[in-house]
Amino acid sequence: MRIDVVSIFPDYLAPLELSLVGKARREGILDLQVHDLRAWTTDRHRTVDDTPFGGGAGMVMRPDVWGTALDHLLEPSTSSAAPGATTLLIPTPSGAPLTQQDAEELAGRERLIIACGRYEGIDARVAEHYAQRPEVTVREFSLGDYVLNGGEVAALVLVEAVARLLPGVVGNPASLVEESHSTAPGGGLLEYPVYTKPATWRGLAAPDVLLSGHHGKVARWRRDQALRRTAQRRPDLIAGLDQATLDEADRAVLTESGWSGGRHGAVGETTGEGGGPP
Ligand code: JD8
Repeated sequence: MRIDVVSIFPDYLAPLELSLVGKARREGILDLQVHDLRAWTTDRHRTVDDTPFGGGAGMVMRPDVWGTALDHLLEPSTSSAAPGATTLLIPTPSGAPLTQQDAEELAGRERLIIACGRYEGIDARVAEHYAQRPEVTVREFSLGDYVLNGGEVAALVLVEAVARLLPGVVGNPASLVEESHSTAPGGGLLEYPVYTKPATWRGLAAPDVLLSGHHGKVARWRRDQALRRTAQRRPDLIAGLDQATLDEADRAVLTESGWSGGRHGAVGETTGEGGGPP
């Protein structure tokens, strides 16, 4: 996979030289290129912004500079990606929240370009223009409902969330299946709590079942913890679960957590006020 990140603060992406992503780059699994947007300015002040049409505070990033940069990166000479195999990702607080499903879909793409905005954002015509270009798909995404100063943090998150799904990046691919938010069958729950040595720490003991060596009981305990945690912390995920993935034991845990099979036997119905355990 090839990923290009464009920013006026390219050093912000330096952490992507570290850890698993850095290793994936050195091993050639991931071709990640970071670019300074100012490289495509034409004036002596290397201007990338101007005052907002319609007035208001702050500055807006110019479409023409972004156009020159993105046109260059989309030129066939710049990347071997097949036409149409490129996704242009634009982080913005007004975007759709990024999900694990998005990360899994993007991990199957040949090429990503991430346009990191600053100031009040990028002129809206950039996304509009490239959405009309057949060789690229445009996706505006957000990290979540809080405001950052720019798109670089979102680019760091996206690159890590996608790169770790590439074959050969994470040592044990099986671990990817069990993770929170995994879209794999049986997934969609938050992770169970994890423990390691010492067995007792500051008066707190690791759960006996985990030291029992009884794999069946360990698996059941972990499933119960994941169901209970999800019901308590992310009831929206329980509502989104495929019922067919729940067995009687699962239902019992959900009922005990305040979720009942209800009239319709539908997951997501609660017996308590306010939807979910006290
Ligand atoms: C891109 C400029 C700053 C945003 C005026 C503060 C994502 N979840 C998220 N929160 N914030 C962003 C984000 C913020 C950005 C840019 C993404 C480009 N800013 C602007 C509008 C209000 N300043 C984000 N993904």
